[in-house]
Amino acid sequence: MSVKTIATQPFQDQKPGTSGLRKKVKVFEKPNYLENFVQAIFDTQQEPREAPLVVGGDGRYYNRQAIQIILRIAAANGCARVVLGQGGILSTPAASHLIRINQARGGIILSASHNPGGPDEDFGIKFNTPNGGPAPEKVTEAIYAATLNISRYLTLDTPDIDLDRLGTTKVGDMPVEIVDPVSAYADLMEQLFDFNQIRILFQSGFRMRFDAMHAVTGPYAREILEKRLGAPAGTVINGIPLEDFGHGHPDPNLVYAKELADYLFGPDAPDFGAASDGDGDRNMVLGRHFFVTPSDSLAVILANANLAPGYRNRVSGVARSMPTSQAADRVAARLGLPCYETPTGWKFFGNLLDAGKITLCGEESFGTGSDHVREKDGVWAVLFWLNILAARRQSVAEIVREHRSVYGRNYYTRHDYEAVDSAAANGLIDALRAKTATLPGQKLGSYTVAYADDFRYLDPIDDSVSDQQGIRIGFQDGSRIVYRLSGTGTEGATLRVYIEAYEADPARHNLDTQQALAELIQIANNLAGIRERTGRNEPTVIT
Ligand code: VG1
Ligand code: CO
Repeated sequence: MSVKTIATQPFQDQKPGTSGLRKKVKVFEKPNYLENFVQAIFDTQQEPREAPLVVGGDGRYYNRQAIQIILRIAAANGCARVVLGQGGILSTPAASHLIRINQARGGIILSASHNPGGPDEDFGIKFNTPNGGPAPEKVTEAIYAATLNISRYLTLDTPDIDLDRLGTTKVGDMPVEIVDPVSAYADLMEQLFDFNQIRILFQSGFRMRFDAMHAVTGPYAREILEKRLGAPAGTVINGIPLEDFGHGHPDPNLVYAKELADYLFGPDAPDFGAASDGDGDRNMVLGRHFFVTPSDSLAVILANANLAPGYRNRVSGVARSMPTSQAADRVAARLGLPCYETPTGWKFFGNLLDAGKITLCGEESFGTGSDHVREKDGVWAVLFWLNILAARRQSVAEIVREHRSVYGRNYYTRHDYEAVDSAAANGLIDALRAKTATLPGQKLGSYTVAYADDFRYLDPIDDSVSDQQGIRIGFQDGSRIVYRLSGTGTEGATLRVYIEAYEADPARHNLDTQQALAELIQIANNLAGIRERTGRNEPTVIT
């Protein structure tokens, strides 16, 4: 095996965001762009040396080309072995599981998640550490530093390998084991949930639709729902992963998964609907004529965890990202469990999960998960709901309404302003930050500010500090407004505004969310001067 050393120059823009490095495909196709980043991973992440590296992606455009490049660089850098999903496919949670069961040195996951795919759209790459989770900030910072100093990368002069044939092949001297992307993951799901009970539910005529949005979860959902659980063929729609996601935006929310939402709110609605995103880590769940917000979903799962065999009597605690609603906090308080608040991004749950401090965790952005892997997991969340539905034999709406009657309702919405001018967005956040000191005690409309700050996280396990994680404005009645800028976009800036209010009175639990929050929304817009600073009158997406 003769290793080639190729001279290269640093790129200045390879700092990973909320979840890996995401750029337009055209940027990744620039000579040496992907190569530099991958070499920086090998220059900084070498342990454990003899362990394999897991590689796979969501199947989007450029996935296959990128994998061939990564395999050659891995072999040239002395990587002992690669475990690769067949066809280059691995959902993000399945990759996390493979890293864990293979005691791997980590994994390289190729995805820009819910961002569109295709030659003019987005691509992404991220490194996961040996615990199976997205690299924590100290690791991504080391990789970024290496990209700024790089002067060479190592590769081989070998032909492309066949990514579709199961079994072991070689790149140079390095064995590449091509595995079925679904089976190990499906086996894990079977250990966690009561598949018999769910099978009986489907036999009773229960109807569901799963929209894979032409992204990676199609093969997983078909195997698990239609084969192992006996749901009728056709339960999974848009089930074949396409390089451009069928020109869609593989983001499971009410705007981008409109086809599914329309069906669930239509005259022939089934009992249950669900969708997942590009790389399979997000989930949206719907009942007949009923949408479950991700924040409520986490709270309901926590309250019903004892119904799932894999979680019975073993939930140690829960965590949610800071902007996620406080619905789960109320359940945790009643169950006597600790509840942690972390910055946005799954990497911040890793230490708490590894230390056994939490069993379940979630984000408002359609992310829910547990200690079974170290990523959020879309299909897992859908199966958790199916397990709850099979055990309780009530509708989704009944379950959520009952939950609210016990715990109260956290009205919650997120307003996204996509692709706004970066300077304007930064100016807006800077101005808010400057205001925080003077806000406490001020009356805004009928609300009085209790606290205002820029969220700072002190990791309770390794004492690392993450600053400037979002502007929080808390009111005396527990309502909140949060502002932050997205760290996953590839065009301009995306401003996210999160608004929440608590309502204890069941007589007031059936209001329209935007109406229930109307005054707070107005306050949020005025306080930040959104219209003046961004020129936008309306959010791009309301969730
Ligand atoms: C968004 C979400 C965040 C999530 C991240 C990655 O980040 O808000 O909660 O962890 O995407 O999810 P941001 O920085 O754009 O707000 V995924 O499915 O894109 O890996
Ligand atoms: Co995703």
